[in-house]
Amino acid sequence: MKPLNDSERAELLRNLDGWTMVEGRDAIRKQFVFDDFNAAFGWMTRVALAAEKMDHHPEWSNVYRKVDVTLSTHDANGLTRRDIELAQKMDQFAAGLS
Ligand code: HBI
Repeated sequence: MKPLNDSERAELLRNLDGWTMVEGRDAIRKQFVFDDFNAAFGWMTRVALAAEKMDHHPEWSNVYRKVDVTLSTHDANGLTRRDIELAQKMDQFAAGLS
């Protein structure tokens, strides 16, 4: 998998809501905030199953109702389409929940 070029990443980032570039690293991040821990962990469970199917795994941490997510493709040493696809899934699953 090849890292995204500049125009690809500009275009794809424009289609993502609330994701930003990580300083000093070719990765994107977003903080998701849910109603409570149950909603946060339920969302994480859905994402975990989807991520496992894609063989593409998030770096994330959870405190109560917040989940901090960083996505990057380690194999490619940077951002790829897979990160964008997983980011979109996360947004879809969170829609209506957060
Ligand atoms: N998840 N986000 C992410 N990036 C990877 O490069 C990656 C992964 N999950 C599994 C995976 N790579 C495997 O292909 C190997 O690294 C084992």
